Amino acid sequence: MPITADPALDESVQTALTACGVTPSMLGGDHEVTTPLTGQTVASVNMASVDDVSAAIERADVAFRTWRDVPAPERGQVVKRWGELLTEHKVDLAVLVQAEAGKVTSEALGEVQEMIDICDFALGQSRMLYGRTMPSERPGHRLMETWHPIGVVGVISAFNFPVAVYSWNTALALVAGNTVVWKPSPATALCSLATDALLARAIAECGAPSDIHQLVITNPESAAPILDDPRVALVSATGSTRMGKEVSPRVAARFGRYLLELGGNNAAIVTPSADLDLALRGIAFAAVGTAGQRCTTMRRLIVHESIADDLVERLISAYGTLTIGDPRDEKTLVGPLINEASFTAMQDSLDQARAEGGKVITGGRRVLADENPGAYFVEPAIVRMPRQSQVVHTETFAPILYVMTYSSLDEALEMHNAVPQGLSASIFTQDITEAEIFLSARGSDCGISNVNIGTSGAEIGGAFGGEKETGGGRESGSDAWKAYMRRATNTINYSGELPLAQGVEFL
Ligand code: UN1
Repeated sequence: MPITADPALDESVQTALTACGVTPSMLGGDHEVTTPLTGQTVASVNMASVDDVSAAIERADVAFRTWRDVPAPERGQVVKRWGELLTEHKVDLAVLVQAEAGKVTSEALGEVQEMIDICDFALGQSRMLYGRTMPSERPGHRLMETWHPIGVVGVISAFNFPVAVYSWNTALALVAGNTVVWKPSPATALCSLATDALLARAIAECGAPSDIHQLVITNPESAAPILDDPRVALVSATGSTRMGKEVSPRVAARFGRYLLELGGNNAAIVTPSADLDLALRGIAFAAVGTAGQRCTTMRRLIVHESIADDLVERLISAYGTLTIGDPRDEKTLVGPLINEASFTAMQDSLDQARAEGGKVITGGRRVLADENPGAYFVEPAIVRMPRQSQVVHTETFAPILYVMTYSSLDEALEMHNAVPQGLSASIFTQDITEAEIFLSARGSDCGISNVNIGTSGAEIGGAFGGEKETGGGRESGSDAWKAYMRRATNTINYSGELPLAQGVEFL
């Protein structure tokens, strides 16, 4: 594979690592970290062995015994300090996100902002781990519930959001009183080293046990103890549906808990009353942003037949204005795919779409290959499909937008919900009845359903996750914190008598 060396990139990566507290002793090893910006190797790291992973679980389990007794608002201080350090090093970490995940600058910064936001959220939550008190049916009794930490939480994260999604899990898990073992994607090892170094600093400054957070950079085989070790109370995994199918039965076999955030196949329905200018921008960001490599990327467009040609024409013109290339360039909106395999998967899906009667009406080709042979830049593709055929049912992690038409809203909803995944959904409409139907029980079957915005770019304050093959988990805001805790129901008798529930008489 020909590779274009870029010494400026090497230097900015080294500077960012040092600024975040990654020392040379943490680098060097058998795994080469390459950048999708050029294909060059920017660093190497050591891959943890199975024994290393088990030892990390052991340390986290020991630390849990101390951490669970620390008052929750005090635990919140660690997350508060982490958020401050992330704010201070926002640009450094964004440089690493860009170098390893290929994001354009505003999206790389936005990813770190999500981390800062969840730290704020988790700090507040640390004073709000509320349980309810219920009226007891017995005199002189109190019925209530308390929420307790569960133990070691294993966080498995993906390359496309190398730090944000992990931080939703970690910030909440830590304030809940758990300890964390993190297995990032080895493709984004440097982001994880920097994030871990900043968190280690926050932990040390707050005087918390140093072992409450463990980073293990490794391949799926060596990470096996995270799935199989009964000391890991919860496995929160983000990645493909294929990965989820491997993780969930193994964790379930030992009655562990799992929280899955897997593939999406997100659609927008565009109705005749839609504001097409607004829809156009919403669709473009969701379909093309992050080069189509978000789990919330819009992959399907279900457009009313009366406006389809007009909307598609406008989309083709909008796609024609996209700047594709080096994400460090301020004008760039579309950076590279993560690697060659991703490019091949995109081409395979486009071939399959053609075979199923689809017409690629714009994009799909590799660009800038001569100037930058080690990077995989592509023109985002729009494909008109005669119907929602097989290829449209699968998630390809690349910028392909399949366009289908509909004539009645019922038909659109039927198509919308016909895919196996259920993460994020949108309707573009000015018709309140259509919007309400879309959000109702017979509307979108997704975990996230939006009106007049695209499918991606969710705020951290809401619960994030989806149904069906997306895995059913909810992370981030709302009451997602409950997934990281166990509920105990308590009945306290201060009556001096022993009345039994349901009026049962005994002895
Ligand atoms: C993901 O792609 O795994 O809603 C997460 C969004 C981002 C998170 C995406 N806030 O697009």
